[in-house]
Amino acid sequence: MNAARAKKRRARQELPAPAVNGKDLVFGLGASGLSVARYLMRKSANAIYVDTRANPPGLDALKELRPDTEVILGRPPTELLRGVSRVIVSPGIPDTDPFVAEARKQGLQVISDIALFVAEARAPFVAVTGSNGKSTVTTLIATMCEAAGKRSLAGANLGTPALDLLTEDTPDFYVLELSSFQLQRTPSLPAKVAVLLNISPDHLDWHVSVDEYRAAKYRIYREAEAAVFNRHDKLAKSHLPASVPTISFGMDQPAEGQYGIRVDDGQAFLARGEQLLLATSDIALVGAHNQANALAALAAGELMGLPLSPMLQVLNEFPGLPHRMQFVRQLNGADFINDSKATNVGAATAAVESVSGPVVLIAGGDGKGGDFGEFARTVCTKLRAAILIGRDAPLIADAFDQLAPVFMAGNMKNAVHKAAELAQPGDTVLLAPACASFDQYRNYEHRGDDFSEIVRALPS
Ligand code: UMA
Ligand code: ADP
Repeated sequence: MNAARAKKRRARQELPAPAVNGKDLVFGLGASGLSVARYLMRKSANAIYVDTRANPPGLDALKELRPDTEVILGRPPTELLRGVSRVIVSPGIPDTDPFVAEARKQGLQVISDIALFVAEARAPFVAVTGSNGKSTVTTLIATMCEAAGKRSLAGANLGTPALDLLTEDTPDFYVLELSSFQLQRTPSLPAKVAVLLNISPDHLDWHVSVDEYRAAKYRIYREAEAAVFNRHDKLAKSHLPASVPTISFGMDQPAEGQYGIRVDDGQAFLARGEQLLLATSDIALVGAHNQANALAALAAGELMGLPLSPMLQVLNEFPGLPHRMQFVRQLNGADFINDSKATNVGAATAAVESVSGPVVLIAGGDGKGGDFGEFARTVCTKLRAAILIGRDAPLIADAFDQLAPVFMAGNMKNAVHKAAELAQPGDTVLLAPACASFDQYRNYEHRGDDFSEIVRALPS
């Protein structure tokens, strides 16, 4: 038996056992909790459902699905764990939650919905993670599959929860976007191809340390059958699985068999080794960060056996997802761009750097432990002004002190109006908050929609 097959067999043996001797307890009634409920119902398995919130988003749907089921709302007492063998925890709930900590202490299996998916999936899956670019690369890979005549289903942290993908006809490939939260609770992940894009500090309100966050990201490689890695990440190589094919990507000149950027006659190209693949000016996505995303997607496609030509066609045409560097409008010679999905410092830095010309930045919200000082020092020379909103505006204002003009706007409407007043022809007004949105909005989409509506309503 070759090494990859032996590894796959070992990985399958480690998959979580069904709750034969005890009940399942599902903790969290959001999108993933509901997908677990639907999955357990398909298996005719009973479970206890728990959410700390008085009115969790999935409650009505669960009651409709399983009218007779046991639901506990509010802080769960630890006695609930009696007779339970598996605790299936939603990604938003950290391991520091006292109930999760107690379950671990009692030696119960604490797993994610992804662990259940892995046990059931009947087609190979590609797993994509990284601090930034996950959704873009996941969508690129799935679109490349389709362009190459292969059926794919994409989901998990992006869009459809992973377990719901299993209700559709089995595809050639599943493409899963995975968060550090999901990875940390998935005991075995034998991905056909594992892709780790980049790591920069994020989610430090969930993870107990940067080291724990990084470890959760590198975990994607452990049982992988092939891997794509960022060669600028000095630690990535030491986490790659032994004896499986690997391909690196990076923004420098690539060695043979690797992906990178080559300049020929003054023109930059995506390249594989010495082979020039596509002029960067022919990629529909904007910004250097998206060139890195394109290279990672090509490397994954190669390891999946996809032909080059349809993949390049996709890169030539794919315009990007909403709320990621999305052009809204030009007004008085200034472009207004919605990058509401830039929810951490790394993403917002990449967004500012991807714009040519001066930037009027709208930022702020619910910071996730990122270093605003580093953000301010990196982007300040490009800023005409920083206009700040949301809970952590004072922290960002301190970081920009003396580095760029700062305006405290409080809310989006004030921010957009101030930005329109300050912007000169040739400038870009960029919403790249470097923060989550939950202090003022339901989610990043809600924030991006609010920005775009206010921008569209500005008088010409
Ligand atoms: N919560 C409670 N009490 C509970 C359960 C949850 O207060 O009992 C809170 C959590 O702390 C969190 C919120 O409710 O603040 C939502 O958490 P959840 O895990 O219930 O969320 P779901 O609706 O199940 O959505 C999750 C992912 N959410 C998170 O990881 C926070 C969704 O990713 C994912 O699409 C969905 O599962 C399907 O798999 C969203 C996300 O923000 C897009 N992900 C983070 C990111 O991309 O940065 C990781
Ligand atoms: P994720 O799913 O990881 O949040 P997205 O593809 O949705 O990633 O992109 C979110 C934001 O992250 C984008 O709006 C952009 O600002 C930034 N971004 C995207 N790709 C990268 C990258 N490779 N490096 C740094 N920042 C990136």
